[in-house]
Amino acid sequence: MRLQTVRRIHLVLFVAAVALVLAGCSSSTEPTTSTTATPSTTTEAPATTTGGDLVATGMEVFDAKCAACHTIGGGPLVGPDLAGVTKEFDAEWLTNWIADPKAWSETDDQAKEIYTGKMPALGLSSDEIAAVIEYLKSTEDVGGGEATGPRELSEVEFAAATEIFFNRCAGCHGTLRAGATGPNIQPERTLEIGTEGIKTILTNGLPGGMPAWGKEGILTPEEIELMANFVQLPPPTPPSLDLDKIKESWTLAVAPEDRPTEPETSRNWENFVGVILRDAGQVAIIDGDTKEKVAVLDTGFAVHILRSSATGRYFIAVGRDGRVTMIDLWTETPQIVAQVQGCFDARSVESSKFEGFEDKFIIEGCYWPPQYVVYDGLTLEPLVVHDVLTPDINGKELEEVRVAAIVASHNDPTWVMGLKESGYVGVVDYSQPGFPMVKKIETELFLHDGGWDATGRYFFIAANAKNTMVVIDMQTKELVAKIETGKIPHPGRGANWVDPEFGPVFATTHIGEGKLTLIGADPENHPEYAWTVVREVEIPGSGSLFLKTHPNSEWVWMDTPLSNVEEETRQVCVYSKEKMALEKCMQVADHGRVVHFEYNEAGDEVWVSVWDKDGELIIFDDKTLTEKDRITGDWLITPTGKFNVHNTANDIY
Ligand code: DHE
Repeated sequence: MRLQTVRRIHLVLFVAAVALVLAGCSSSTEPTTSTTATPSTTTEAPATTTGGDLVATGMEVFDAKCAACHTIGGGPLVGPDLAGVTKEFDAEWLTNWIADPKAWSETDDQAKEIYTGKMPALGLSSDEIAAVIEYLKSTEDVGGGEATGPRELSEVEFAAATEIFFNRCAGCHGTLRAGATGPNIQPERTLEIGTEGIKTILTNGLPGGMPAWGKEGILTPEEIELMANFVQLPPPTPPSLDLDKIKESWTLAVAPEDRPTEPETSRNWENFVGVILRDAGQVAIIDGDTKEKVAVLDTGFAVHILRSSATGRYFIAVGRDGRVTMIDLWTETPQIVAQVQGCFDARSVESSKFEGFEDKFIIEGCYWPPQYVVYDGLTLEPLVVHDVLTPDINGKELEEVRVAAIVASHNDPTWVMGLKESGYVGVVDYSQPGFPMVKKIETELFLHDGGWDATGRYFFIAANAKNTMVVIDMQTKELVAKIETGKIPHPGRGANWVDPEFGPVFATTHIGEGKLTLIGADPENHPEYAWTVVREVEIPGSGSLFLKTHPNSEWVWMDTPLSNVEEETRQVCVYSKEKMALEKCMQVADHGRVVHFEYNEAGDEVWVSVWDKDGELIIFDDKTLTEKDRITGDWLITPTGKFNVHNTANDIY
């Protein structure tokens, strides 16, 4: 069940299934009473049939053509929130409006009143327009009507709802619900939507990312009722976590002096692959040479990522519960040597990598509380906590600032981090006493994931809800560029290679559309292409999570687990660097979703996860693009991210 928990943002498009349910509310073909006079020159509202297919089509069209500017119940974007719009305007009026708002505003008084010049004619066919209207009708319960306020919740109910919110909602809407990847859902907004409207949204999802918690069977009707009430009440004040409390959580299982001074294992530990077993709360260590399982270790709730210490000897795991776990790979069997909890909610961890500081320090970035914590690099002893709460780059006061991606520079003793809600990139100098944030660089709101360019000088990070990639020069510690790339860029740590025409590039895929985007990344030798989109490649499916390449490879691998077509969620796509085109996509699993790539140390094998409770790891020969091996076993529960020691320690991607 937890598998589905994490899909919340990424299940953008189990649209068809969601839409079929919505179809239940869309049985009327009769236009409702118009609030306007019908002019003589109109586009006729097509008298089409209704049903699941039409609503499903409408939802797809809405997602592709309308969702960039409109939500249904999620608040206004560029255009107004369309909740309840079919109660206000009849089908014929809407048909004319969608077909050509400008032309319609020249004919119809009400259209004239609301037309601002922003909405273009979308070029939809009359069937597509009919489908969109049918879909909008199916969401009539979402706002637009009379909203009923929340009922009182008992203490037990409130506590249960708080936990559900943390597990399912906070990642996108924020702990205090002010929004980031998902919209603001604080009471002033949710009270407008009302209990029934929220229940509809929670049950059926919305285009643009809100999963269908009810229809997917993740939340029961009782839980949906509870959450619909809970989100209309003020959010509880989340607790703080100071250095003393963090120290209380610290356990040192094996002190550094009791650890081996050289590798006890005869295995090639630098080619170990750490695999997140997300729902089991475990990390598996697999021998990359022999493909044998070497260890499965309990690391805690919903482990998110692994990073390697600079020498590669230690893996450091971070879970959504903020727990950091240090794993020693030199012992006969890898073992946990220390653990600590510096946050209640976290996604990022990194080690110190600059010469002279190898394996000295570790930093954890918190989603809640808004802080970063620095630990001793061998023991995880908590050393310092720093608050990151500030107003955003526009001066707006904030209550929540989440630390997103953190990477360690190889060129100086710094960590660089994305401060999500505030739009700053923070630079922490770990050579200075107290590990201060020495610089805050103004960039763009909603910073999320990112990585280095091939030289390690430039840091790329996605301002995902702004459809933008931000580039920082870590030599000058200045913002270099903001580049619009597409709908919700999601580079992971990104991919670097040399394009035959444009020179060195950094690439990202997108959550919101099937597109690989290449950005010129060589201001020295190819200044004319630097920091511009030099190539866009369509990839099948409506969204991707991860891409990966290796300097020894001629390919770039991409997953599409977010597609609305089930087969596509189980495919991998390969781009040819040499041909500068998509080589092929192949369906590689018959269950689960296929997600995230990692190369072996040599860069001639690619590993991909089948994200399912019956999980698998598929290993491809990177020369022939054929399957070489498949690791299965009942211990492989929901494998997600994979991290090769050598590649992770050296930032090879
Ligand atoms: Fe992640 C990286 C945040 C959902 C798997 N994820 C990251 C990073 C951040 C982040 C900030 C960068 C860390 C760094 O480099 O320091 N992820 C979030 C979320 O806020 C989000 C959207 C929702 C949530 O509530 O967590 C989210 N992430 C997911 C998933 O659902 C995934 C697919 C499975 C899971 O583990 O829950 C997932 N995220 C990953 C992976 C990476 C990652 C595998 C590292 C990629 C890499 O190659 O480095």
